[in-house]
Amino acid sequence: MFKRILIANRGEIAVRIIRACKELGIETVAVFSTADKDAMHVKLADLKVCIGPPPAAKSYLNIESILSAAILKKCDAIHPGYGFLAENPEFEKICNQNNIKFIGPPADVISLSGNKSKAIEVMNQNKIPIIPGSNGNIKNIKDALIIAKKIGYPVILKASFGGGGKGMRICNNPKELESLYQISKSESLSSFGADHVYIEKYIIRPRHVEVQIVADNYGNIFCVGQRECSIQRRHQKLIEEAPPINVSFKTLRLIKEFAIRAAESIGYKNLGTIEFLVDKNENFYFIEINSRIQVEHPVTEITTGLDLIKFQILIAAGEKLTNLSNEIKPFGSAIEFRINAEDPDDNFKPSPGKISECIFPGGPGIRVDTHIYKDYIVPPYYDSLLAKLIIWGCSRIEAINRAKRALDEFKIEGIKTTIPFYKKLIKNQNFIQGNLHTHFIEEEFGV
Ligand code: MV4
Repeated sequence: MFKRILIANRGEIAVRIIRACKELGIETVAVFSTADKDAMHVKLADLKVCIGPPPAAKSYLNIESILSAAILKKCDAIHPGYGFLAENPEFEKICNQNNIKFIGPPADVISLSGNKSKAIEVMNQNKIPIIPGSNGNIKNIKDALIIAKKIGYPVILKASFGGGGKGMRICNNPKELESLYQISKSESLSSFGADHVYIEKYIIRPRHVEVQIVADNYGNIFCVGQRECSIQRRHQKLIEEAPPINVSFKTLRLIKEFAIRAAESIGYKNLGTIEFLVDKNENFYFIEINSRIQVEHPVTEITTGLDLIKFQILIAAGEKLTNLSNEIKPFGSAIEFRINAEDPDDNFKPSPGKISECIFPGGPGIRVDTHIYKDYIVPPYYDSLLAKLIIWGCSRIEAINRAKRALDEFKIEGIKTTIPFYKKLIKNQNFIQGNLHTHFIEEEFGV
């Protein structure tokens, strides 16, 4: 087992990882930028190292600085959390070269997951359902037009190395495809350093369902839960649930089986997520693999009782998964609300600054994953996630009623947050009934 882990991250996830390490009896090293000297993760860790100035490129993305800290403090592993270096295959390799275990999948798995068009090709070869489309990169506009004609409009262009909706364009006819093809390519190049794009049939109002995979280094691969993640705004998830609502048990079972097959086919190791789009007829399609721990992992944790961060650490340390099975059934219903430092009345504009009052909800079925405290100053340099409010209920309706109560108890003053938006959202009849799809926020709230 590891003796000392460096946490190459900040915010709530750094705190979450430190907690798992402490319970495993592992020492923790926090790294921090000068903007984060008063941050919670720095206060909670056993040791701390300043790794640079506020901009992430000079601190939390600075491989030399982070690796030097790990070597200086004699760490035997690094946990990257999510974002920053979590999906950088070069970072995994450099850690290995320095005899420091990267807590995550090997570089080849990270690379394949990051190359979405390649991952789709591989999945197609392994008979995982994919969306009709180019099944790989498109070579030129001529090919794009031929494929689009075959699959029918609307189609969607996507960046092979994309994320966050960048490079993504919906095309309703050949004329739009011709003009948006170039725009998609140049946006991909400037955002991701490669202009590779692929094409798919555009699925109208799909649900986003994802499967949590846990895989050890000995070929044992399990599904430990499924999540509904359709409630998003501009490609940022706002609310996630477990288990998915209004998708039949039969379809969920099939998705789970395909996800396990998908992970097996690429020799997946450690924790990962296989993402699917599900249409109104419950046809489902693989879209991508996430090779990191995800923000929304707690909804799976509280419906299964598992500690997914501990699994990441134990698997990286070479432990075998013996007491897991694919028959894990979620117990009850969980909903996570991402509480962001944003003003929902001003286009969700970031709202950094000093937190003058901070009261967390509590009581049965409530979990708050956060790094904030009274008088903490939210810096303007990083993502706006302040806290995750995770609610558990025996039923989804109990969870929703409990969420109402918890959102009312939750007080964050001094800055704007998304709490008022969620208070409105959970009164929405389509939300309550579980009529969810990826354009829900846009259609119901016009934001
Ligand atoms: C799609 C889609 C419809 N059809 N793919 C994939 C990544 C995620 N961030 C958004 N993704 C989508 N992929 C096909 N073939 C719909 C989405 C999608 C979306 C698309 C355009 C504008 C907003 C969207 C919000 C959620 C999902």
